[in-house]
Amino acid sequence: MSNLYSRLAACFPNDTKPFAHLSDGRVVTYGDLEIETARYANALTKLGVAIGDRVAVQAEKSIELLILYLACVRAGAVFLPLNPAYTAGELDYFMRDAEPALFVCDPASQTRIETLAAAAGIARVETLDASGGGSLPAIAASQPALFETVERDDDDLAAILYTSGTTGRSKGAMLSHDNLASNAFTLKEYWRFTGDDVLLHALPIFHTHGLFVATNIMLAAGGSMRFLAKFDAEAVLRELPHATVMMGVPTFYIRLLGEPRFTRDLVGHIRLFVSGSAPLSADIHREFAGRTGHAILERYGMTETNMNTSNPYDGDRRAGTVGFPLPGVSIRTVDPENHAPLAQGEVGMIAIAGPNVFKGYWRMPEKTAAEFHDGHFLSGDLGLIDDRGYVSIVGRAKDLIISGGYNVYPAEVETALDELEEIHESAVIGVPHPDLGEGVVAVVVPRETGFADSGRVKALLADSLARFKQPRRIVFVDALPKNAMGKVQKTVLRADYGDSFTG
Ligand code: MCA
Ligand code: AMP
Repeated sequence: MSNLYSRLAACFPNDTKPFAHLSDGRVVTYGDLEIETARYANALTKLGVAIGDRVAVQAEKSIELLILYLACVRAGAVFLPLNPAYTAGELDYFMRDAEPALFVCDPASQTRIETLAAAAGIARVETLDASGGGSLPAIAASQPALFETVERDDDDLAAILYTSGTTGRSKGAMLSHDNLASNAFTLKEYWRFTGDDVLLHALPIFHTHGLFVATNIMLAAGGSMRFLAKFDAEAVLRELPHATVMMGVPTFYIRLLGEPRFTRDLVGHIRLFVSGSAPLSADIHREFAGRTGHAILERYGMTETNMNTSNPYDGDRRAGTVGFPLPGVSIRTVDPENHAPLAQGEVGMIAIAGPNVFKGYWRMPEKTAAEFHDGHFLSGDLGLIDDRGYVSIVGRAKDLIISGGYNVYPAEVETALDELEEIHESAVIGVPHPDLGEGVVAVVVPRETGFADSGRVKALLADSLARFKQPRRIVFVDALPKNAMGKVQKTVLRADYGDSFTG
């Protein structure tokens, strides 16, 4: 039994148990989930989606979108979720690279997507809106409520998630049925999830955190979710008393601490707060503990590897660390240049092996090979393992900014800026941001002296870059600081503009 869905469904509680409580009062039970995923899986088959075909989806968060994810898994298709913030230019690349058999989009963007899809040779486009309407749900509604889940091998693909890189275009991380299932069951045990748990789900569902960590664990535990469309402090404060667990990026917890109504009493029912996707500052960890009595449990993951490490459930959840390697996961630090393993306590690149580690980048065998050494995936994160075995992340060997839990690669923003007529050259850095952790700053040299219209630059970027990648601040300079080799000295820029959002 290797299909991820079959492995999760083997743990489902009785049909009447709620799987998700929605904001509009609707309740989706485990029985509904079996029936609806069957209908959607039948719909996919009817639409010509075959085993191994990609189903790309750019739609707003809804329970139907989760049902579609599980239906793809049941049908042996490969689920490929995309951030609704992506622009046409970004989508065009994903469509051509992934060659999905079906693209599911919001009805509001149907015309635009159909044009792009036709140019990319995609046979079918269907729609799904935020309230669960659209052409795909309409097809599913007329389908049989039974579907025999397709048998899959451990290494067969269940999903592809695109992740950017320091150079070149985005890469599709290929995740197998066993990558996802093994991680879900490990985390369920490690974090002591049971059928009594109720998870407050406010994360987006096009990334590992909200899609796999949050959802698959709940399914493996047979628990329930309070399912919110997005993080909205008001809604979270309202739902917290109904939940036992919350997962979030640090920005969620920073925003909650900004709410006077976020008190120890309000979270009296919660047994666990989990944070990940970006560094949680030790200060926030301590402030949170002081306010609520809860030590946030920080863990560390990547799109390519699912979850790698976690602070302990029992025992010391150490602020500023990401805890221990999960059971079955091997973590070592290696020399960033020659990849030789380093001694315990030495700072090096974190390298990871285990059943959680992905199958490689979609149609990029050379890039895949370059990121593995001695069976370990090279994360690009710099860290150390202390004498008690706790892993700390101390920096990044990759030029990456994490803003509110979303990754922004400076190289991609610099390319978009440099393509503008108005810009001669640019350098993009991440600097401390009180809400988002890091904020994007662009330092640019205009083509014409005196040009300093940041509003115009931002407007011009709107077509090529998703909003979260766009610089929050643009600084115009006469020249960029460079070393003798002609390389931009980003450390100088970080020193000069580091207080852009905190000064
Ligand atoms: C939204 N905006 C952002 C971000 N999110 N800008 C920069 N960084 C962001 N993260 C833009 C909006 O488009 C909007 O633009 C403006 O900022 C203000 O939006 P606001 O209302 O403040 O934002 P929001 O809708 O409240 O979203 C902030 C958020 C959200 C709640 C922090 O970004 C979020 O849910 N982040 C979670 C990301 C996540 O799940 N990452 C996991 C990746 P305008 O004003 O122009 O309209 S998985 C991963 O990293 C690994 C595997 C792991 O370990 O988990
Ligand atoms: P993604 O490509 O979205 O999967 O982002 C993965 C990256 O997020 C990792 O390589 C880390 O740099 C970062 N990350 C995830 N969790 C943490 C954490 N708890 N602390 C620091 N960085 C983290």
